[in-house]
Amino acid sequence: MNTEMWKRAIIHIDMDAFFAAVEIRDSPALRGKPVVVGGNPDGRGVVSTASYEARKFGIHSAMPAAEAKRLCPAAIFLRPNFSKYSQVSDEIRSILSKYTDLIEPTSIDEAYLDVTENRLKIDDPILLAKMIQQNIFAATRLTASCGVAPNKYLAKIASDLKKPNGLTIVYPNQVKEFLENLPVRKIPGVGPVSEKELHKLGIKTVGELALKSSEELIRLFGKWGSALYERARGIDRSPVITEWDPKQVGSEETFERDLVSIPKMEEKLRELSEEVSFYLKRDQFQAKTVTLKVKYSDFTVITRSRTLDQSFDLAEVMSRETIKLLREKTEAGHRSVRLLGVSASNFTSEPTAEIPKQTEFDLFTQRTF
Ligand code: TTP
Ligand code: MG
Repeated sequence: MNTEMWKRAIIHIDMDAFFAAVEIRDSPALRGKPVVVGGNPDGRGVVSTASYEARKFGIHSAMPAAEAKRLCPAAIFLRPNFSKYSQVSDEIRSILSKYTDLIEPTSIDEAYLDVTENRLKIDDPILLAKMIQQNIFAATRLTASCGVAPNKYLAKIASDLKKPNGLTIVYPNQVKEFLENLPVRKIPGVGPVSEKELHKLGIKTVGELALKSSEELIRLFGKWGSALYERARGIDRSPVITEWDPKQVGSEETFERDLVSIPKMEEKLRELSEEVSFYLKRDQFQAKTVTLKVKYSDFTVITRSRTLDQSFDLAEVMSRETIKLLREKTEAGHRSVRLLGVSASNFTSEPTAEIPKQTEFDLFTQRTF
């Protein structure tokens, strides 16, 4: 192995079917069965995640749980247990920290590691990735998929390619070949809308995107165009960021189908507030400002905030205030809504000393892309 070529080595790690995998681990009778973790399938719940067996039926995150039940009536539906997943996430974080100090957790089950310099002084990042996968499995009985690459962007794409329990390597001298036939949708940030626009221009693969000039992409996509130009070439200079200084704690959700009824939106705001409250309490934050974010179906986004006299961490406070903001300060009810978000900011208390500087995951969870 020519380790010389890894001037910079990044590992992206992403647990497989995380919430479902934890549930199956803890109830072995579920093994091999279609398992769906999420809200109530007989109500308006949404799917958080599904086991790979359930995904074969077309079930995926953010889908209404009722639809998942239609697709697979035999599926086993479980409510999520956030505190359990959070504990497992902590456990995984402590394993990762044996390898490097440079860890950037980006969600409850994902992190970037810069292993260019590492604690074990091993200069083969592929060996390190294998050790990490084995170590996580030995400790938690859960599988993780890894991507090894010269930067975060490529590592992120790679970790997703051979799920579950996969390891994908993008060697520094093979970036062009790796990207050549990759569908543009695999570029993080290219969602269904950008994908459609790119397809209209006859661009289906990253290789085809790389044929466009920077000027043309900027003309077509603005600022995002220059990012796309770099992504098409596998360029990403962003560092692995370990600093932990959350300015806000929030959760948002994009709906599969736009919401039109206010009661449905209120229900969502209660759910989102519950989640934000969970994170605030866990990390002992008290906030004074609550913010409602609304994206209408035409993609325009508005935010409406209220700063309270009393600091809070309770879900009831956030749901009460965001529901009031929704009714009084938005056009909800007249316009359909694609996304709702709740966040808490303006913290009055510092987190307690036990909170690590590098949190185990970003406190802002983005639910659907
Ligand atoms: P993901 O890593 O996106 O999904 P996953 O781990 O379930 O499956 P994969 O093998 O494809 O990585 O998200 C991690 C967890 O976050 C997931 O288990 C449940 C939760 N989640 C939601 O609650 N809602 C969502 O819309 C998504 C995408 C994830
Ligand atoms: Mg995952």
